[in-house]
Amino acid sequence: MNVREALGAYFIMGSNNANLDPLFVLEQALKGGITLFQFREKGANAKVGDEKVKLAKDMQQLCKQYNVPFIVNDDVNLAINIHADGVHVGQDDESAVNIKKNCPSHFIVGVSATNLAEAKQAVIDGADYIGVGPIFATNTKEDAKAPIGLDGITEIRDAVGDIPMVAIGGIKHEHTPGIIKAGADGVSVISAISQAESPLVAARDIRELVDQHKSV
Ligand code: 3NM
Repeated sequence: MNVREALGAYFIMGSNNANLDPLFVLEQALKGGITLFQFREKGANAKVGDEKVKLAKDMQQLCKQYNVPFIVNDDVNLAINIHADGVHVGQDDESAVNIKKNCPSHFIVGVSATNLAEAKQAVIDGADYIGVGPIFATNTKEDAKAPIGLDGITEIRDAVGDIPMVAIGGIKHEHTPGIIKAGADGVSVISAISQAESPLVAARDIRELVDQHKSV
């Protein structure tokens, strides 16, 4: 997988992020052109156990149909058991060093970073990509840190070299050009797609802006 390309229009969702059937929302987003999907089943009323595994597998199957890589948030065992394409971990989760040691070599490991020190450490730990944020204020993640803004992206990009990097947090489709110009390889969103009137149109808008601005 070309990680940098996959990060372009990166959709993240769990069952509690959508008002409609999450499988319907995911398929709409896939039709709209998302380039990567992360299954993030956490927070209020999140599914656990067999129900969580079933939803993960159903979503993974949909992603396969559209040839879009499927990544699991936090739950390394689930990611390995269902042969996901990778895992994304936060600062409080298992370290990328351990995951890299215990996972198949094709496994993509993404790490969240909210400041320069965390971003640099993620690179040292062998992350395949970093997710930096929050860029703007967000209500989707309860414990989100202070927004780092577009300047925060550039500061981190200047310090970490060319590791694939995606921006997250409070992002709407119209922010995409500024985020790419600031140094990110793509945008990752939850609510901008999952809560959109049309997830398909929302995904398509983001994908088009990524394609227009990424190569310039
Ligand atoms: N991680 P929305 S912000 C999952 O800062 C997540 O690391 C963040 O949701 C971080 O696109 C966030 O709806 C929530 O703002 C993103």
